[in-house]
Amino acid sequence: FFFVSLFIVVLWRRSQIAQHDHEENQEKHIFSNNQEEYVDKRGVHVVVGRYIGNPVNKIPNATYDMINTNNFKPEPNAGKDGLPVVIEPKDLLKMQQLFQINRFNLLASDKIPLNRTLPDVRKKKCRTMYTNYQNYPKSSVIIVFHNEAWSTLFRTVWSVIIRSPKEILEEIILVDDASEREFLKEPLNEYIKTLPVSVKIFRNHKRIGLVAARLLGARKAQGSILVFLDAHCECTTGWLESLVGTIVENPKTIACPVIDIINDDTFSYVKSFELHWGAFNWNLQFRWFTLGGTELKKRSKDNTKPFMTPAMAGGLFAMDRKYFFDLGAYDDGMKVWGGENLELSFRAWQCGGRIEIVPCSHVGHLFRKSSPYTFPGGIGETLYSNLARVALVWMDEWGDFYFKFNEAARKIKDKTDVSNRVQIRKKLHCKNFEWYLNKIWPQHFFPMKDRFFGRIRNVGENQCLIKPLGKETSNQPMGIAKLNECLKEDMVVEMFVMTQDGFIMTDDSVCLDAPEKEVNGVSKVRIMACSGFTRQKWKYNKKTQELIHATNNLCMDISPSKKYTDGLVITECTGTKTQKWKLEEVPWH
Ligand code: UD2
Ligand code: MN
Repeated sequence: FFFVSLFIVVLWRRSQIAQHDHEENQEKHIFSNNQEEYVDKRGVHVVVGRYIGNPVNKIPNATYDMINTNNFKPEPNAGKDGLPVVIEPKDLLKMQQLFQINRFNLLASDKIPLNRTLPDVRKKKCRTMYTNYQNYPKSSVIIVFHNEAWSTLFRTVWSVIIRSPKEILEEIILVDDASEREFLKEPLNEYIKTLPVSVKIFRNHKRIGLVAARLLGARKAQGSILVFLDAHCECTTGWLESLVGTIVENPKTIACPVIDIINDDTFSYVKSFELHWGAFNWNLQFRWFTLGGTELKKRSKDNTKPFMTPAMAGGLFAMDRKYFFDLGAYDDGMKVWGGENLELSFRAWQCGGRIEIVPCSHVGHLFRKSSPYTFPGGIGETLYSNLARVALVWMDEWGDFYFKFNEAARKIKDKTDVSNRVQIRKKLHCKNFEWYLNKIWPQHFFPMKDRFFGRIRNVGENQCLIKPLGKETSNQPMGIAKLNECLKEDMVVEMFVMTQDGFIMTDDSVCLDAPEKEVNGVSKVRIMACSGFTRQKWKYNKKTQELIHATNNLCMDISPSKKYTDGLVITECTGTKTQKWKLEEVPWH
C-alpha cells in the first residue's frame, strides 16, 4: 500500500509533456519543470536540475485584489520571439505571491504583449504545404475557460487572430465556465467587441466542467470545422491550415497539433520534439511515449506527414463538426476535468475514425505542475468517475483490469450509469478494445491472452522484482532493477508482462534492459524506457527457471554483493539458486 500510494502521489497529474531529442544514441527529455534528464552515450542516466529562482520559504497568500484585478501591463519587448521573461530580483516575492493564483508566473505573463512574436518552428518543407487553404472549410475555434488570467486567455485569442488565414477562420467562441473574476465579466464583453474577427462569448453561471462547456461551444459553432484550444495556448504560423488540410484529406480524422511548451516560470516558447505519440498507463493517465522502431522508419521517409497516435492529450484538436456529432460528441456524464481525451480517443479508433498528429502544426500550451481550481465533488471523485466511464464503455476485459488495480475507480463503478454511451458503441458498430490494442497500439504494455502477467520471484532470495518509483521529473519509473519483499496482495509495483517476443515490461512502458556486451564480467540490469531493441529481449527457460538475456546468453542474478537492494545483474549461468526465477501468473480480469 505504501508503494502504491507513494507512486500515485508522485505520478499525480504529472505534466505529460516530455521532449525528446535524438542526437545519435542520445535520448534527452526536457520536462516542463526545467529538469533535464537523459541517457548518455555510455548508457548512463543523467538528471540535471535547472530550476531557476530562489524558493522563498514564506510566501504571503495572494490578496483578494490581486486575484480579482486585471494587472496586464505589457512591455513592448517582453517575451519577444518566444524568449523567456526576466523578473527583477526586487519583484521575486510578488512573483511568487502571484504564482499561486493560476499556478503559473502571472507577473511574467502580464508583461508580455498579447500579440507577441513567436518563431516559426515548423520543418522547412511545411512552408510549401497546405498552400491552397483558400478552398478549405471554415473553422470555429472554441476556447473554454474557468478563472483564466486575462493575459493568457487573450494571448490565446490573439495568436489565433494573427496566425490564422482569415479566409478560413469563421469565429472564435469563448465559453466561460462560471468564472468568478470580475475582469472576466463585463470588461470581457466590452473588449471582444473591439477585436477584428468575430468573437462570441457564452457563459455558464453554474460550473459545468470542461466537457459540458466544450459541448455548448460546439453546438453554437457555425464553422464546419471545430477547433478546440485550452485557454492558455499560443498558435504559431501555419497551425490551422495544416490541421484543416489533414481533415480535408480524410474527414474522419481528429487532427492534433504538436504541442509545444510555454514554460510556466518564464513563458518562453519551447519547441517540443515531434517523435512522440500519446497513450496511457495502467492508471489511465495520459502519457507521451517515444515512437518505436517501425514507426520511426515509416516517418523517416517524410517527417512532415501526419502520423497516427493511439490517444490524444485532449486540449488541442480539430475535427469536422458533423463528424464530431455523428461520432457521439462528448460523454456528457463526465464532470469537471479529466478522462474525456481517452474516451474520445477510444471512440474514434474503435468506431472507424482516426487520430493523427500533424507535424506542420505547432501550438504552445502552458503546462502547469498543479491544478489551480477547485474540483466540485473532490478531485478523486470526479476524475475517477470519468475514468470509470471510459473503462466501462470502451475497455472490455481491460476495464476489469483497470478496476482490479484501481480501488478509487472500483468504489465508484457500481454507481456509474453508462447505458447511453454503450448504446452509441452499439449503434456505431464499434470494434472491441482487443482490436484497438493489437492494431492501433501493438507496442502496448497491457496484459493479453498470449502474454505472461504477474510476479517475477527470485527462488534463492524469495523476493520479487519491483518497478522503481517514478522520479518527480519523469513520466517513466526508471532505475536499477531491484527486488523487494513479495506482497501478499496483487499490487502494480510487482506486476510485469512478458511478451512472446521476450520483452519484460511493466506500466508506463518501461522494460527490463541490460547491455548486449558484458562490462567487467557482470552487467547491471535496469528498468528503462522500452525501445524494442534486442538488449531488452529475454528468454525464460521453464525447466531450469533461468531468465536469459537474449543476445549473450547470460543469466539474470542478484548482484555479486548478494544484497538484493544493490540490484540485479546478468552473469555467467551457473545453476545457482539466485539465478532461478518463478513467473507467477496473476489473474487480471
Ligand atoms: C489536459 C488537456 C485539457 C483536458 C484535460 C483533461 C492539453 C494541453 N490539455 O489538461 O484540455 O483535456 O487534460 O480533462 O491537452 N476548464 C473549464 N472548466 C473546468 C475545468 C477546466 O472550463 O471545470 C477549462 C480550463 O480553463 C482550460 C481547459 O478547460 O482552458 C483545460 O483545463 P486545464 O488547462 O486545467 O487542463 P490541462 O491542460 O491540465
Ligand atoms: Mn491546459
